[in-house]
Amino acid sequence: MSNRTLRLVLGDQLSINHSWFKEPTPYVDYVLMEVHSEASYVPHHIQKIVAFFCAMREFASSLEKLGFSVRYIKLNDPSNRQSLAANIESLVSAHGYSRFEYQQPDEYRVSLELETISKKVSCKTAAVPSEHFLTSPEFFRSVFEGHKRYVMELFYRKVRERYNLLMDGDKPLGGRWNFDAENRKKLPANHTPPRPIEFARNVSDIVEMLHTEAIRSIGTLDSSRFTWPVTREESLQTLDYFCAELLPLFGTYQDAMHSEHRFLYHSKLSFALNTHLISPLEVINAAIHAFEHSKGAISLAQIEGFVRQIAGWREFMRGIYWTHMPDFKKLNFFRNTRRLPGYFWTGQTKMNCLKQAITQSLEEGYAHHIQRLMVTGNFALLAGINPDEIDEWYLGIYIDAIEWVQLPNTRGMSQFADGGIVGTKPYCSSAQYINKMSNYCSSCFYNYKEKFGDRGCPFNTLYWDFLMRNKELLERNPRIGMGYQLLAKMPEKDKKSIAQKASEVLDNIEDL
Ligand code: FAD
Ligand code: DLZ
Ligand code: SF4
Repeated sequence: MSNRTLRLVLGDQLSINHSWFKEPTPYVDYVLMEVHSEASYVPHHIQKIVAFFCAMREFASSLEKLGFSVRYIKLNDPSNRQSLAANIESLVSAHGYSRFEYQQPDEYRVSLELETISKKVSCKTAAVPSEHFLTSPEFFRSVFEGHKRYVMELFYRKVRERYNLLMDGDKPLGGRWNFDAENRKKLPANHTPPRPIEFARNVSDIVEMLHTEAIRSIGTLDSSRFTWPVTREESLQTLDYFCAELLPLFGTYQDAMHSEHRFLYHSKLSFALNTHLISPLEVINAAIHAFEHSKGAISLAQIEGFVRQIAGWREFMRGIYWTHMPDFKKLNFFRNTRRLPGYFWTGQTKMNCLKQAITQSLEEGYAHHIQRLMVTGNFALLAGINPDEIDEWYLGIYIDAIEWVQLPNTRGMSQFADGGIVGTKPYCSSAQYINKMSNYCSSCFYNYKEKFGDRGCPFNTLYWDFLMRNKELLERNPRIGMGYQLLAKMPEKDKKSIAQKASEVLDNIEDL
């Protein structure tokens, strides 16, 4: 046996600032591998697979340039055994490594796989922290010790205090922790947000390889012009662009939706963050620096809204995931069983909001938070779709979808399939909310003001039917009491008509 060490770098562990990469160490080899098992655990968006492979290849080549010894296994390499575990086993036995090390994965499934292979290989093994996140699952659990339920706001305040983010001594800057109420504006007519930042990379070789290797994928891409940031430099440019051009109105329009403007004031940083190309602390610090030097052009409400997404929601979701896996993945509070309609894979529906959000997702691998929550997620919840199918869709379609963050957002926040672990109430609404926050309803086949008739908006009928169907489970939830108060006043015959229309809508769900 040699005295060499093999270190695994996963596709979402591309941090050059990890202590592994302080300087090249003799007798240490790093391995990155493109494998069928990771490219196929759900049908991924073609742009997601391309983004991961590009980012991994770029990272390997920058390590090599810095003098590190790197093994890079391409998907079509004849020696590739096409799973992380099988390749590690082969490498250890073929090269006689005396030690195998990996960074603790973000995802439960991969963590189990690496624990299993570590027991199997004939050498010493060690898992080290990935050094990416602001908080650990232990910190998350300590915040909520003795509490009946998780509340994001409490956790977020602890993170702000711990890292001294937007603080004035031991008080929040501006005297308030949360400026959410100022952040809910519709995009005004004739308002054009800055152009989204784009890169232009030719990825034809990867696309061709995926085709030859028969990797199933969804969505589209222009292989001569791949636009997402996949290197650290591109990620930093995306961050700079965000701070200079988008942050001044980020909070104001973060909930707005518009058919002509797909990215609005959103940062497009989620892929770079989730692959560790860039760290949450450097993103937050850069944004706070821009705020402090903006001479008032960036208000506290904008920066607070942004910091909350990363220091609050992102870390909170991770804490939920690692505290509740593997059970979380099986939760189905409403016992929903309906299949996801075909138009989730094509965008071909008369419901304009869904058409816009799905078409955009298929073309970009991206939809922003409110499109995911209040359009696709809301519809799936109201229609009673099986959460397994919904998870598979979200995990596949978005460029930033990795299970630790996708699952608590989808099954938890959006579908309430966890019965209230993530959120206090289901995020459901009728057409009223979609019309308030978007321009979708004005050119829709359906009428957002109507429940009945051929043109009645399906969201309206399904919203009331959802409340009636799930009365037993939801009636006592104080946060949705309002809906039930209105239902209590509704004449029985109206309720009957709604139930009848909703059952027609659901029977014909593929034709909406
Ligand atoms: P911005 O709007 O610019 O926000 C800045 C950053 O804040 C994001 O890059 C992200 O890192 C973080 N952030 C914001 N909201 C959340 C949140 N709820 N949870 C975690 N981080 C957040 N995000 C993912 O990264 N991967 C997913 O698979 C994912 N699935 C989602 C599924 C549903 C149903 C919902 C409602 C949200 C999901 N999100 C997911 C959160 C959010 O939609 C994306 O992080 C965001 O749209 C990414 O775009 P952006 O970088 O332009 O974000
Ligand atoms: C998403 C993805 C894809 C498509 N392909 C690979 C791959 O071939 N090799 C790899 O190491 N990682 C890949 N990833 C990311 C992983 O699926 C997974 O999300 C993380 O490695 C675990 O947190
Ligand atoms: Fe969506 Fe209904 Fe508005 Fe059409 S009318 S865009 S289906 S909410």
